[in-house]
Amino acid sequence: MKCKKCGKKASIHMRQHKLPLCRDDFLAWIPQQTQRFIDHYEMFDHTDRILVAVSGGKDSLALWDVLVNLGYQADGLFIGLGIEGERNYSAESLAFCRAFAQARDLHLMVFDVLEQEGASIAQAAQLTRRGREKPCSVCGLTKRHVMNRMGLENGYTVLATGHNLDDEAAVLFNNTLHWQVGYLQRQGPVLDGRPGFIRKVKPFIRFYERETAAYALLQGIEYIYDECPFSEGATSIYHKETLNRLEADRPGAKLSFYLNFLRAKDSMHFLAEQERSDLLNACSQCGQPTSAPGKCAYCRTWEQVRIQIEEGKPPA
Ligand code: Q46
Ligand code: ZN
Repeated sequence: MKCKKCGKKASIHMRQHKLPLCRDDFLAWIPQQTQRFIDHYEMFDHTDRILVAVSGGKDSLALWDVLVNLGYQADGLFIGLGIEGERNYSAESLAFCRAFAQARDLHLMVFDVLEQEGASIAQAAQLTRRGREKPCSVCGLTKRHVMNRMGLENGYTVLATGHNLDDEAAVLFNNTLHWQVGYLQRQGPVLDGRPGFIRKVKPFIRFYERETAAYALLQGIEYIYDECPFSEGATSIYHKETLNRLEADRPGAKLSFYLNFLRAKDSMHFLAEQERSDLLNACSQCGQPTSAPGKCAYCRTWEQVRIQIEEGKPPA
């Protein structure tokens, strides 16, 4: 197959766009498209200070690479979750982020949960009611809290994450299966900032996972191949497989599923949910917004962890 731009041998074929491209044209296409999405969804401009949440994986590092190459002011934030597994997942992920930042002379902030809060994510999960089996609930709430706090406290105007279309379509599928109206309301390429919340954007939202992987590979970005050991058996992976089967028969199915949702969302209004989510208090401990009357879920969870440790229940 030949590159649609230059006629050379194609390296990748984006079937949903009927677009085969050679290496060089593909490496130019990704940043061009990213810029298009940034403009289309009015994500940010060159005056914004962007904090990119990096995990050491292909999507977030590729995103950081593209934003910097497009001339944006983008720093990185790595959250050390203290997840070990066979290959010491968190330490290895951090090493990839550090190497990436150093090679390009970029600023990387690190928030280590064990150092800051006295327990790793897995330990915290065991010490609280949240997820004795899987730490994903504590993990998710901690990541959201830390990203928001680090962004706001350090003067960033935008938080960017590397979610791709496969991630987003799987979340949409799950939200739709359960008709999670509140989540559907908030799902999208941009979540506007408001008092206590940083603006959140997902510039890679319209790229398939294989495209961000191809970009990282062809651009020579070194990243961690392993997934978090706790992601095994996750429903999101099951949903991704289901959507991939659909995509295999109908190229573009995933993209149109997502884009049609965005269009429908513009015309439907989940107003009641919107109003409810506007009723937020400031957490009595950390001051971040919360729908709970006293302390936010982050403060309550980590307080529980500290009490358990003080009572002499050392983390496993
Ligand atoms: S939530 Fe769960 Fe992920 Fe946290 S514990 Fe691992 S799999 S990293 S996206
Ligand atoms: Zn709090």
